Order: sequence, then structure tokens, then C-alpha cells
Amino acid sequence: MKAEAFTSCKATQAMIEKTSREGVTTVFHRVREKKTCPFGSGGTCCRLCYMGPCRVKDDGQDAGVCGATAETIAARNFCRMVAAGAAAHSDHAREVALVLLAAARGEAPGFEIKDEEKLWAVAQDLGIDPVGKSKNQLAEEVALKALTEFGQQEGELSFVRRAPQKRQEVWRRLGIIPRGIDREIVEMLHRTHMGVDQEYVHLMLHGMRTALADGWGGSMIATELQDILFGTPVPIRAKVNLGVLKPDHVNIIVHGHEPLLPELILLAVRDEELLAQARAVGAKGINVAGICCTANEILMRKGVPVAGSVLQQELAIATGAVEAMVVDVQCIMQGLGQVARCYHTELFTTSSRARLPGVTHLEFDHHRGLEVAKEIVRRAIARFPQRRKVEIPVEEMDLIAGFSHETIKYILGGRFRASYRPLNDNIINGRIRGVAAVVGCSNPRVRFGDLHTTLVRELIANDVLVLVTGCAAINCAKEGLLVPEAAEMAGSGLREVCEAVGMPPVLHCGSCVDNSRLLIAATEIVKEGGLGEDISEVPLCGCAPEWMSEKAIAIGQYFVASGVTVGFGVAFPTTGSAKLSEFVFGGMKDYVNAHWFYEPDPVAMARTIIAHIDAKRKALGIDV
Ligand code: SF4
Ligand code: MSK
Repeated sequence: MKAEAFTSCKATQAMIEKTSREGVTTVFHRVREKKTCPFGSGGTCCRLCYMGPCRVKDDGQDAGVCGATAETIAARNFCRMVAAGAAAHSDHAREVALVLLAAARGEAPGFEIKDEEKLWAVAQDLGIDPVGKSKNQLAEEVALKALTEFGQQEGELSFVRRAPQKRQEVWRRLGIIPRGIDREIVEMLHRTHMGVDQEYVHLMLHGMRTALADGWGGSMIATELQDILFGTPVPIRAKVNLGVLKPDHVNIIVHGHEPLLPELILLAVRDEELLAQARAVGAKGINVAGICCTANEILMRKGVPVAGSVLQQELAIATGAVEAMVVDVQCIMQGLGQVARCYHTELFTTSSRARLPGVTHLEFDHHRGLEVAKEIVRRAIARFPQRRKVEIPVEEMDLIAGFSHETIKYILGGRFRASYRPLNDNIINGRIRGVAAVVGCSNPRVRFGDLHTTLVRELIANDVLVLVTGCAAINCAKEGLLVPEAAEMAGSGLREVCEAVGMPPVLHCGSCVDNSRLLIAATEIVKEGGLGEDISEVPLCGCAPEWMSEKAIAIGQYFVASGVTVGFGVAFPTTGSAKLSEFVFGGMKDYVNAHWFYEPDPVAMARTIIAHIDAKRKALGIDV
């Protein structure tokens, strides 16, 4: 199998070749065997009841057994993706809120309140008066209030009030302000059950409400409470790619999305007794590295190295140098279990919500989290002598991460007048043409990582400041785009700004739930003034060129509903219906002044983003 066909990442190529030689099957091998179904891919395969399943042609005549048309079926499927994505982000948030509550009550050893400033700010935005309260008292109130946002039945989610006034008015007019996180998700599932809501625009409006319950609800709660517990990120230098694994250390990989247990593993690997045990088996130390968004979380706050993005999870084990891989929730491939059995790696599932067949389950319980963390480290050490053939790719790259929206403020505005004013001024004077958010997964059906990097190179060359999250951030980092020196690849205006403040032209803003930071950054730009009164007026665009997960659809939908036009690559789940596609690619604009677009070619996507940004500049009268 030609590994170059899948990616230009040399480390990935080396491991695809190694697994092929060793007869180990990975995502790259499986994807060749699986053809996509055009009905499923375009959104018009319905299996919501057993009068079907029905695959429906978009010819104006065909319908499912119940009479459902292509646009109804595609809209229902799309909205179910939004609901699942919102559920994933929000269930993550719920877990974090429960840990914050336990930490505040002194019932979660190893966890404490790290960022009091953030605690105060979040308390106020949740309508809690922080004055005169102890840190733990306030944290308890914040956690309890955050938890009520899930089950709230009426009213509005608290963080919605953070959005620009004009945007809130758009939502109120449409009746799509989320009432409670769980309520909107449940209603979405109800409405898409057989025989309920069958008008595609009506469905898509509730899809927006559900997505907003994620972006301005679940995801934002996860980000904010994690900042309170672990600290708000500030710029930090680290390393990325499979080369971060160490041949002479016990290697532990943390993978998934929730940083809770990984933070405790980072504590456990500093334990002198465990370090002595590692030395006793011949290792020089214990190395922790991350994959996917768990990686992004502990990278942003602790500078922990990143072994890779979603498509490198099996390949990391195939190095033969990983003693333990610890997974929690989301983006964990079942294939990992099979790959781990081919090497000496012990794979641990740790969430009560996720198990893999044939894999060790050691449940993370925050009341005894540190004990669980130590047990994992102990077992990893025990595996070290069982290593067979180790082959770690040499590729690793420096990166700077940690660009929370607070940091962007400081870095551009300086400590004494931290504000978005300099960013707004640089957009207005044209040094920065606009801002693009490049987010989301990787997908083996397209060249892994190459779409991200091709697109981002094109954007920065045209003076577009790029904000990255998720696996897109990891892939860009691997190609050296997240260091200040990358400014050399930027257009003259963006380069000047980056060199003046010493920042990269591509800013790592965090994990998937941290896309909520981008909503706040966009809001800050609006509130700073000079670039319109609503997010939809800012020269700003979002995209996910290599997406694959339902969470990506939820994120895209909340960006669009918040006024940011969003482009997706790979394939798009509405293309089986012309009517629904016309709506998402155009009609949505009449409702929220933003829309989706589909563009599989990264250079063409960059051109579309730049044209969109230029149109916004023109509308603002700043097309210098
Ligand atoms: Fe077919 Fe209608 Fe049942 Fe869907 S809900 S499977 S279109 S009969
Ligand atoms: S991890 S959702 S593959 S970005 Fe957040 Fe990466 Fe996509 Fe998972």
C-alpha cells in the first residue's frame, strides 16, 4: 500500500508502512475496503422506522414508505447529527461541572480551583454575586448553577447574554434561544422521530437552537469550568508528532476529550515512588503525550507534548513504544483494541460511558481519581520490559499553543491595555484582512492533514489571521505553522503584525469544546467597535476541510447560527436533497445572515473564504 497516497506526514507514512509490513490493520487499511453509500452520504437514507429503511431519490416523485421526501429525510438526519454532537460536548461539560462541585466541597483529591479570576467572571455571567464568598463557596455555587443549565425547562441559557445584543435579537426573533441544554437535545430527537416534525426549515431552525445550546451552553460551560479548575491557557511552547514518544521512557498516551483524569496522571508521574519503579525496570523516566482533544487540553495548559491527531491513534501504538493508552470519550476508534493486542500496550477505557470489547476498564471516579491515575502509571511501568520491536518516527515539531481569547487580548493589546482594539485596528487598516477559524477532524477519505495545511498556507499568505482548534490545530502544528517563524509565510501585513508581537500567524485556541472561545473572541471584536454591531458583519469565516464527526456538524451549525459562514470539505450530508442544500448553502442567510458552503478543494476553499472576508470588508467600508 502506498503510504504517500494518504498524507504527506512522514511520521504517519512510516507507521502505515510498518503496520502493513506487520499485518496490522488500521483506519488507513480499512478505508480502502469501505465504499461510501451515496444515499447515506448525501443524507437521504432514512432508517428512522422499520417500515423502511428507505433510500430516497431526489426527483420530486420518490418518497419513503411514510411519504417522507428527500429534504425531510436529509434535514432529520442532519439535525440528529447536531443533537448527537451537542450531546457529546454537553455531556463532557456535565462531567466537568460535577468534578468542580466535588472539588469545591473537598471531595475530589487532586483537583482544586486554579483560576479565581475566571471563577469570578463566570460567576457574574451566571448571575451569581461573588462578593464576600470564599473560593470554594463560589465554585460550589457556580457548579450548581452550571448544572441547572442542563435541566432548565424555560427561559434562556445564561451565556447567551454574552453574545452581541444584535445577535441575541436575531435569535429572539426566530424563537431559537436555547431554554435548557438537555431540553433542546431531547426535543431534537423527539422531532426527528418517525411521524413528528416533517417540514425541513422548521426542523433546521430547531437544529440551530440545539446547536446554540452546545456553543453558548455545553461547550462554553466545559471550557470555562475547565479553565477554573486547571487554569486559563497562556502561550506555551511544546512539541508535536509521533517523534515525541521517547525510546528510553515509559510512554503513556492520553486520548479522547476530557482532561480530568489526564491532569491527575500528570500529577502521578511526578510521584517519586513511581519514578523509582520506572527506573527499576530500566526506563529513564515516564513520558506522557496526548492524542486528539485530550492532547489539546493538556497542551494548552501544561505544554504536554502531542503525539498526533485522530488518525494517528492506532499508529502511535504501532511504534511499539507505548506502554499504556488511556481513553475516555469521543473519537476513540474500536480498532485500537485490535492494534493494542498486536503490541505490548495496555489500553484502558476509563469513562463509565465508554467501553471497548476486550479492553481493560479502570473507571475514573473523581472521588478517588488520583488512585486510578497511579494504578494506570504502575501498570504502564510493568509493561515496559515487554517491549519488542520499537520504531519511533523521528518527526517532531515545535509549536506555541495557549491562545485563549483572554490571551489574544493580552498579546495584541499588551498587559496594560489588554483589549481587542489593536486587532480591530489592524483589520480596519487592512494589515489583517480578516480572521478564519480552521477547525475539526481529519478523515482518511481525503489526504490526511494536507487539506488543513494547504488551506492555512493560502490563508496566511493572503493576510488572513488563522485560529485553529481540534485536530486541525495538531495537523497545522506538525507542519510548523504554529511558531512565530511561520510569519515568513504570511502576507506582508499579517507578517508585520506577527513580528511586532512575536506571535504565530496561526493561533492554537484549544480543543473541540474550545470552539466556544472563538464565539467569545468574535463577540469581543464586535464589542470593541468599528467592525459592525453583529458577529455576521465581522470579516470572519469558519471551516472544517477534513471533518468527520457529528460534533463537527454541531459546531458548524452553532457558528452559522451565530452569524459566521462556515465551509466544510470531504462530503456534505445534505447534498442528496437540492431543496435542503439550497437552504443550508443560501436560504439560511435570510434567517441568521450566515450560511454553510461545501468545497472539497482546499485552495478553492481558501479563495471562497477570502472572497467572503472581502465582501464583509466592503460592506463595512474598509476595503482598503
Ligand atoms: Fe422510511 Fe418514513 Fe420510516 Fe424513514 S420514517 S424509514 S422514510 S418509512
Ligand atoms: S478530536 S471531534 S477528530 S477535531 Fe476533538 Fe479531532 Fe474531530 Fe475528534
